[in-house]
Amino acid sequence: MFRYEATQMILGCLQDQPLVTNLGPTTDELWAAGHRDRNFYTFGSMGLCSSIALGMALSLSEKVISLDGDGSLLMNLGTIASIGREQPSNLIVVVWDNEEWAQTGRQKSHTAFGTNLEAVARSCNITHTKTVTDLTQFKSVFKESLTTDGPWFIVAKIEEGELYPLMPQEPDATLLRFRATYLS
Ligand SMILES: Cc1ncc(C[n+]2csc(CCOP(=O)(O)OP(=O)(O)O)c2C)c(N)n1
Ligand SMILES: [Mg+2]
Repeated sequence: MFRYEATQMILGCLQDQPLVTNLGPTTDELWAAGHRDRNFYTFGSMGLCSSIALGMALSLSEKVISLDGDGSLLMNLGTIASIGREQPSNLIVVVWDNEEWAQTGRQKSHTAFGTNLEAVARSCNITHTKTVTDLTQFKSVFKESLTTDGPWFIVAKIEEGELYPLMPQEPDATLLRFRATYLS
């Protein structure tokens, strides 16, 4: 499964729910697949994607989706424990697990050596978890996560595909655009 096709599938399932994306290709591919003002792109802040989504989920009633990366989440495993502690029923974490820090030179990450992020989530008291390896399976689980209470933690095993154009780095504009959608 490629991240881009899976990102397109996610966009096809959503209305205007907030979507927070990990730095690098996850953000670039969401931007290429379809910009929405409720896309909260992150730049440089490795490890904080699901922490930002957790904060949003705790202050909103709608579903909030985090598209994180294995390497980034490994750098901030505490965020999984915080999600398990707070139990936000409206949070869906998807981890794009390519078993590598792709964007910095394709170094193999811990998940290539046996670290099981789904098992980490379960041990942190997140009970709605799944590891998916193909698009059909992922679509079915993702749709279920949108319609049932969570928190959900979905590990999506992916392989790196072609490179998409880099999104312009615009953290301020992202914040202002996103915030404005809640002010009208
Ligand atoms: C604190 C910090 N350390 C290192 C980096 C450099 N860096 C940026 S992205 C990245 C790898 C991210 O890996 P992953 O989340 O698995 O995403 P992938 O590249 O595989 O899509 C690294 C090491 C950074 N931005 N911030
Ligand atoms: Mg990775």
